[in-house]
Amino acid sequence: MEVTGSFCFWMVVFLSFWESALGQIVYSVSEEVNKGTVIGNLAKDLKISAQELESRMFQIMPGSNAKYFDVNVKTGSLFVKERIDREDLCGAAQKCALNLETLAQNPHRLYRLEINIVDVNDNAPVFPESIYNVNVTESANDGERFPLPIAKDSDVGKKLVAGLLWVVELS
Ligand SMILES: [Ca+2]
Ligand SMILES: [Ca+2]
Repeated sequence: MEVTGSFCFWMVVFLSFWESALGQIVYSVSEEVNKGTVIGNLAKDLKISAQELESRMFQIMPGSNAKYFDVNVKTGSLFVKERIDREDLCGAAQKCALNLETLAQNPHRLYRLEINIVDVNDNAPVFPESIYNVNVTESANDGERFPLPIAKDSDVGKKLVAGLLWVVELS
């Protein structure tokens, strides 16, 4: 009996992890999309009918990321509820993913979602100063170059922009 009991215990643990792994759904959405933008359909992806979502009081669990998303339990649509600013949430990190927990009742079941926030190029490069004085001698040649300080861009993969001022024509 001891052996059987132990075996059952480990089977339960194994199955719960297995179910949890199956319950993890990964979505992607661009930052700065309009409120109401649909990310995916949870009814379809969790294989629960929309009617069941409603009757089982499906909801997003409260948490720091819950304010950005909501679910329409009549259709199963997961949609954006608040502006998502990737730079504000993740700074310079290459990957920006928000985790959500959702809950269905009767029977009680937790589903974990991961939502990857895709960067869009919504930030212009910014120089440390708005005005630079460059001294150019009258003997400077056409095409002579004067480097400016580096401009920074907070979008992913567009960190630095080199500045150059060059002489076009001197009279
Ligand atoms: Ca942004
Ligand atoms: Ca961006």
